[in-house]
Amino acid sequence: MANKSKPNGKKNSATDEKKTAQYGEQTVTTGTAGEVHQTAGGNVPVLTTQQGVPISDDQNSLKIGARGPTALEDFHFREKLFHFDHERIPERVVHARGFGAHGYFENYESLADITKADLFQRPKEKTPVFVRFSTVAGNKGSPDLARDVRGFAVKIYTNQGNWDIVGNNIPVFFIQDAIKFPDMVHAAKQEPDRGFPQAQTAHDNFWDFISLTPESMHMVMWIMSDRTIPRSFRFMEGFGVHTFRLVNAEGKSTFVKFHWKPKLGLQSVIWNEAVKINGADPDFHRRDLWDAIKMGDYPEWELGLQLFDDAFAEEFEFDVLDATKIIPEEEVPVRRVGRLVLDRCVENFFAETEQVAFCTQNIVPGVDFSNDPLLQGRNFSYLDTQLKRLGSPNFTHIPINAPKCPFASFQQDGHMALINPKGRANYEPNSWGGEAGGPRESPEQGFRSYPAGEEGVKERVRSETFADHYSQARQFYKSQTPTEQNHIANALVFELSKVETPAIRSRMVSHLLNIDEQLAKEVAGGLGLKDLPKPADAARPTQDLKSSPALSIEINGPKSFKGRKVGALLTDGVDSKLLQSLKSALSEEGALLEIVAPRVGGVKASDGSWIEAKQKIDGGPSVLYDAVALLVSEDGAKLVAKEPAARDFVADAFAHMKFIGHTPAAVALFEKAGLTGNRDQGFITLNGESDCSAFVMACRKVRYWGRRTD
Ligand code: HDE
Repeated sequence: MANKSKPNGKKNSATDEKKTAQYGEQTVTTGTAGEVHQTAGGNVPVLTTQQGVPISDDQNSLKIGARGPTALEDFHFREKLFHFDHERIPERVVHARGFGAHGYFENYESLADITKADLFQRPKEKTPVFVRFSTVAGNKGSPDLARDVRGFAVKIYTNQGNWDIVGNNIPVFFIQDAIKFPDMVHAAKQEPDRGFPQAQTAHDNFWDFISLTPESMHMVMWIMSDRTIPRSFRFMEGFGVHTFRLVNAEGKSTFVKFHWKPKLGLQSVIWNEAVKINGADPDFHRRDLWDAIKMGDYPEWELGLQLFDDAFAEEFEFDVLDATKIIPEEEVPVRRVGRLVLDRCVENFFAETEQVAFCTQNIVPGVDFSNDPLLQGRNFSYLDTQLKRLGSPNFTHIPINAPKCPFASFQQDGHMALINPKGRANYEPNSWGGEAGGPRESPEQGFRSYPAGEEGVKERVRSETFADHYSQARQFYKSQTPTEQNHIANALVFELSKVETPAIRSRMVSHLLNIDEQLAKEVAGGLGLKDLPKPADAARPTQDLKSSPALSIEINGPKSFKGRKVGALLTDGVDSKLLQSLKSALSEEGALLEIVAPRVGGVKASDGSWIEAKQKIDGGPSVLYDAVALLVSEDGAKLVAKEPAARDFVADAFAHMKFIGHTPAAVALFEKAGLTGNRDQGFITLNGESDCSAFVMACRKVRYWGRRTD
């Protein structure tokens, strides 16, 4: 082939040969092969290397002739690829997939009688926070609607240091002793030989481990409930899980369990919906939080405390150090002491959400640990994991992790040390005195551990007070509404049907028999189990505890439709006045309307106006919305009924028990979707303003459970 390289010295950059091209509204400079060059100038800064050297051409590497080999001396190219190759840090072993936001905690009233923690001293005081929500088992790229526990980790930047409440959306855990955590996580994540399935517990290893771990049965009831498929982070509770201590200035200790109560009430999706959301929008939860905050609809939770003393801990029928147990709210009420508001999205996902390092051992004066063996193990584990993930003991120098109060220590050097001491003193005691001598301890302000009297023989043993594994599992199940109980049974049947080893399925049913016979029989029936196994041998017999309404999502659902979203399917010929009425009724409620149409460009209304859409039908299936409205014209309905995505839109909304507002013309679409004759009170005909208000009122219930056919 002929040498097509340019002779040496003629030109050293394609930008020297300037041509322009027009791409839509953009006029760009192009190089010799038509590649786009955008150049600095005006308020557009000059692109540089990390060393600050200006770059002339970022489209072409340095070559020996246009078609020749790349030169090793191309330091810009080398630096760019080197940095790119190292962009990833290890993902979290658990809770890899997460989403964070900034906000504040506002204290309602002084809690000085209970704790000396600085953030609780003054009414109305605001303290900055960063919250990261997460799933547990899935890898970083897994879908948001996996059936999984959600992490609810809160970093509070108090005046006396950072306090991390690293909790979950479920108040109990799988295991009682931290030594079992690696086993539990190994069993839950992808199987090691095949590397799948990820982000789901519906496989042999998980249920094998669980069925051999009776202490996990209470947690099993929670994870098989709709708690593990929340509709939004905004609509779920958070829990500190372990018992902690609050300590006041006189040194008096009160035991405490932490709760986060969502202002918008609890709401979950239905399993069939979750499966479809994962396909339609795997980022559903992060998008929801991002959109809500960007819109100024700031999500809010109240911090609740369950406070109790040693005497209660003694007489309570379960051990308060056992993380597989709750204290029912009906027994120790939750006192709401402040609110958490998320009002700012991250500016950079990596810098903030990925690099944030939560550690359970980050507590502040006025807060202390209990002897919960799970918590004790966690206090050891989290520092380790941050060192591995962030690569340096200086991870606390990263802005998201650094305290916002003054801090000073003699810790020095190490990888990426960003905050370095000045002067001579890097030890104490020293004789340099004053400022030159550096920081000193403070008996008054310093953290002091609560002087709990501890004694005992050194032994590797589980306390017998941890032995009742079924009573609270039964209490949870019995506290659910019939719909919720049905969802638990369905979830168990679904998950165990994915288990290939019959003995594991049967072993699980043997545990269920200790929880509730009816549930066990339903699951056995659903699995097609030939013989009902014997109940599993139990360390303690199951007790019948009082039911606790606080445990039900349905009972504690939203009181309004605020923060929810209606998907409105529009066609050409839509009545724009009706659309406006629906929009106003929703916005009065604090809810949103999103327009779905056959084409994203929009539709032409009956009055000739043009209405832009947010989604094309197949990109905006009804699973993404809390309710749907079909604002279709006669002709539009007939046309749209030919599209499978439109038929699914209504059929799914129906199957997921959503409220369906519709113009009379929508009947053509119902017919094609197979819903003729199915119309119930969940269908609301929209003719004018008052119908729109009635529709929004109905939507407050979120779902029309009366449609349940099972
Ligand atoms: Fe965690 N957990 N965990 N955990 N955990 C981690 O730390 C661990 C446990 C929780 O958004 C890891 O930074 C042990 C209970 C949340 O960044 C790791 C034990 C609860 C997050 C770790 C537990 C949690 C983590 C992995 C058993 C609810 C995500 C990455 C004793 C109360 C925080 C990391 C974030 C993360 C260890 C059990 C909640 C490996 C050893 C119980 C919300 O350190």
